[in-house]
Amino acid sequence: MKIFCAWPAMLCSVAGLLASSVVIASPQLLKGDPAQDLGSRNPDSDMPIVIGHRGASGFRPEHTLAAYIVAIQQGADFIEPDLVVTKDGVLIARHENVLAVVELDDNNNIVFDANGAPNVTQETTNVAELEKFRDRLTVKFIDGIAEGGWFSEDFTLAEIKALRARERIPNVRPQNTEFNDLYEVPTLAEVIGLVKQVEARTGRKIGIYPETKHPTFFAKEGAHLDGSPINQSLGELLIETLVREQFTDPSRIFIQSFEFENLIELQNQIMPRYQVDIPLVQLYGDITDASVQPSSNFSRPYDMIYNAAQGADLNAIYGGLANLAVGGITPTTGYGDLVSDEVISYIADNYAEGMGPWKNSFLLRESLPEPVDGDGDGVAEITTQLTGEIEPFLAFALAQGLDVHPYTLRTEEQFLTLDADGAPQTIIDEVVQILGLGVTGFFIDQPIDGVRGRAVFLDEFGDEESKEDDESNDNETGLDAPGNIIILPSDDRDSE
Ligand SMILES: [Ca+2]
Ligand SMILES: [Ca+2]
Ligand SMILES: [Ca+2]
Repeated sequence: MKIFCAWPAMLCSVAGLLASSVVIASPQLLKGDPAQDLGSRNPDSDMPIVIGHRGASGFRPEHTLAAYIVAIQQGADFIEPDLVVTKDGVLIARHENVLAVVELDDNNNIVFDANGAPNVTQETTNVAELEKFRDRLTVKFIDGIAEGGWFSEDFTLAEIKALRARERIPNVRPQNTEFNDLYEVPTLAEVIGLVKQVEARTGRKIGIYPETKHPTFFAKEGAHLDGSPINQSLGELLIETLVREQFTDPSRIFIQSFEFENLIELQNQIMPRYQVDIPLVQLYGDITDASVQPSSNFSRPYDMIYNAAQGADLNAIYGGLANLAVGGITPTTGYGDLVSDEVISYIADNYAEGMGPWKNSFLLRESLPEPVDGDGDGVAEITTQLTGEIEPFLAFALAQGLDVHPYTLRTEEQFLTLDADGAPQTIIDEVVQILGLGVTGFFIDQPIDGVRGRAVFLDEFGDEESKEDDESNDNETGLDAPGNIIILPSDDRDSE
């Protein structure tokens, strides 16, 4: 049996090991002379960046090397690993520390069926099916919200490596379930290894855009299954890993977080200790206080509400921010209390180089009385219309010189909207619109549509230099052949 693999050795072994039953065959991108510089993003370019959100998560189960490879092939400038930690202190790429979620009753107890099985409501791995890990099933409070399931901090890396990734939203992306149980959960070091291999082979300098997930939970509040504190600093582990893997070029990394304290700590304490200075991006959730505990934390930065509730020294933690937040920092401080000019100036002046806002928080929209069928397939899935109003914090952040990278653009109709005139937007329309507001990049689940939309925008509005940058990008990414990474089930190998 001959396995043909045009990728560098590491990627072939990645495909083989991670997927044990897959091989990544003959990607167009990496054909030709390895020494040939196929072009790379010019870090000085004004061209807005396309960030592959959790990889190309519209095409492969999110946060797998396969998802990141497809994103790179589709022309993403950056790939985005969300980071959580294992029991033995290794950063791995998962959207959440919960590896599979189970149903809870009103008293936060796990619901079991007559056969003693829990009801899995969402999963990004197959952990729920593995008998040997049944003893890890538990209920925890993650940022104040009860969650039942299996959690990364209760698994060693070796145990994590026994799991296989699954599509998180199979009802939206049924085609991705074809790739269920093929890929391992990658470590951050493996993600860095991937972009290094791509650079060695093609010259493309792909960037990495890691997010620290639940840093307060991991550092201060969270416990392992046995009750012992987790006590891990995601910021420290992240910088330590980047330095150890010799991936510290500030033009190729943005570090993002929904929490404030860990970014300030990175700027003032952790990065100076390692003598690096990597750009930081302050994420913002909903600014209307619509999503709060006990159901969600999307409207409030958890570190602030935790520290305020604990009676911590807020001035010591947040410096001038402590007094600039509307009403001061309290157990109910929301992102909406942190969008004034004064707060944004403070962030720009003191620690962050960028802001990552939720697109709905500045491109205002309202619900439609009836869903609309935007693509004419007979299924009406558009449920909102833009009002035409833009929240002023966006322009202010840009005027402060911050990079602004909104999230998350998605191609499927249910994530699209009507424009202010009532016409259905395509994903290309949305990219063109958002770039027209001046943002300097965006997160997207389908990077290929991000690259296409950017090309349409630059064609219409770009200067000559950015058009040239964009054209050199076209050549390197195989835009005409988005599907040219072929992942074959092992049974098909013999016929290859
Ligand atoms: Ca993320
Ligand atoms: Ca900084
Ligand atoms: Ca439709």
